[in-house]
This record gives sequence, structure tokens and C-alpha cells, in this order.
Amino acid sequence: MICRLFGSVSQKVPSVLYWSSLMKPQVVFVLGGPGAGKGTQCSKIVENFNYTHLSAGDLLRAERAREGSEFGQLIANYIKEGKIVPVEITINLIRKAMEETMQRDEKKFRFLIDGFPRNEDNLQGWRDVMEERADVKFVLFFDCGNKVCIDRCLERGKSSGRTDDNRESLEKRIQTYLQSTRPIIDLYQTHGKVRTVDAARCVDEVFADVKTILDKEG
Ligand code: UP5
Ligand code: MG
Repeated sequence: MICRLFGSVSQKVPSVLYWSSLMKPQVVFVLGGPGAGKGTQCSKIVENFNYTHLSAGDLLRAERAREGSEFGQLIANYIKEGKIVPVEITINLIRKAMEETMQRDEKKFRFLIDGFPRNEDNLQGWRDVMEERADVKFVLFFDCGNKVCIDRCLERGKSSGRTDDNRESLEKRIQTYLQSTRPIIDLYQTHGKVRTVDAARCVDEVFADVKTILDKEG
């Protein structure tokens, strides 16, 4: 599949050998419903800990906006419909962003990957491309009820300009989250790899718990 979309993908993806010359990236996956506060909390983590924040959604929105992108229209459609973009696109954006970060500063090898993996396809893509190149430490799960999530995104939608911060898209985003993303969180849970935070509280209360987790886990 990766080869199908990217043609000569082997030329574009640096080898495992190349990555092994760098510090092995340490990854925390950050998951939770739309509007659970993933991005907000990641910004606070970056202020307090030595992590680089990569939002898969932000990377896709940047690719959507990039002039000449062959995937721009596809990404736009998927985001508006609250559907999950094929992993061949997302994983290459994530890999490239990680690589660029570490090339700029080799001490920057700790990553928060926000909003990924969201479904089985994402997880398989990670395994295919990144499993040997990076260690997943744990999943930071922002647990928040659907109504709170929707209300936050609708409020943000008054000024965000995001094409998916409207009630119709939000209903779809929530369905996608429940059907596709929750099972991924559950899967990591069975391996004891999920750290759950009650995300329905105010930003500082949520962050106090996040800080406790990161102080402990590094
Ligand atoms: N806010 C935050 N925390 C608050 C708190 N504790 N109390 C009160 N308000 C709080 O926060 C959302 C809003 O709530 C903000 O206004 C904030 O101030 C307020 P934010 O921190 O942005 O929440 P976040 O969880 O990051 O919400 P986001 O909308 O970004 O979540 P999504 O997961 O829906 O969006 P994402 O950008 O990750 O993905 C968008 C779309 O991209 C997906 O639907 C999908 O179509 C596509 N996508 C893929 O296909 N694949 C991927 O791998 C990733 C994305
Ligand atoms: Mg976000």
C-alpha cells in the first residue's frame, strides 16, 4: 500500500540504519476525543518538559494547505467528514517531522504524537514504518465525555476557521472516535500502556495530573 501511494518509497524513507545513527526517538501517543484538550495539554507539556509536540491533525492541515500537494483535496474531504486519512499519507508526514526535528537538534528525541494512531490502519502503518525506529513509551489518554468535547469544539468553531468545528462534522468525528479510536486505546490498555487523565476538568487541574504522570514516567 505504501509503495502504491508513494511509488519509489524506498528512496524517500531513510533506512533503519540511518535512524539508528540518531538517538532512538521516545514517543508518547496522545489520544482522546475531539476537543478533549490534547493540543492544549501538549503545549503545556512542551513548556515544562523536553518534548516536541507533533499533532497529526496539524501536519495533515499543513499538507492540505501546501501548494502542489497531491493529497490536499483528499485530506480536505476526509477532515470535513471526520474520517481518518489513509495512513500512508499521515505516517510519512510524522516520520518527516520527527526526522527534521532530530536533524535540527539531536537532543530532541522525545515526541508527543497527538491524535495518532486513530484506527487499525494507523496502527499498522506505524508498525510498518516506525516500529523499529522508535519506542512507544505509553499512551496519554485524555478521557472526556462527548458533550463536553462537542461544546468545546463548537465554542472554538466561532473563531477557529476549522472546517470540522461545526455540529455536522463533530457528530461524525465523535462516531469515528468511538468506533475506531477507542478500540486502539483499549488495545494499549490490555498491554498496560495507557495513562488516563480525567480531561473534563479545567486546564490547570488536568495538567496537574499530566505533570504527575510525566514526572514519574520521564
Ligand atoms: N479546551 C481545551 N482544554 C480545555 C479544558 N480543560 N477546559 C475547557 N476548555 C478546554 O481543545 C479544544 C478546545 O477546547 C479549545 O478551544 C481549547 O481552548 C478548549 P484542544 O486542545 O484543541 O483539543 P484537541 O483534543 O486537540 O481537539 P482537536 O479538535 O484538535 O481534536 P481532534 O482529535 O478532533 O482533531 P485533530 O486535529 O487531531 O484531527 C482532525 C481531523 O484530522 C480528524 O478528524 C481526521 O479527519 C484527521 N486526522 C487523521 O485522519 N489522521 C490523524 O492521524 C489525525 C487526524
Ligand atoms: Mg488538536
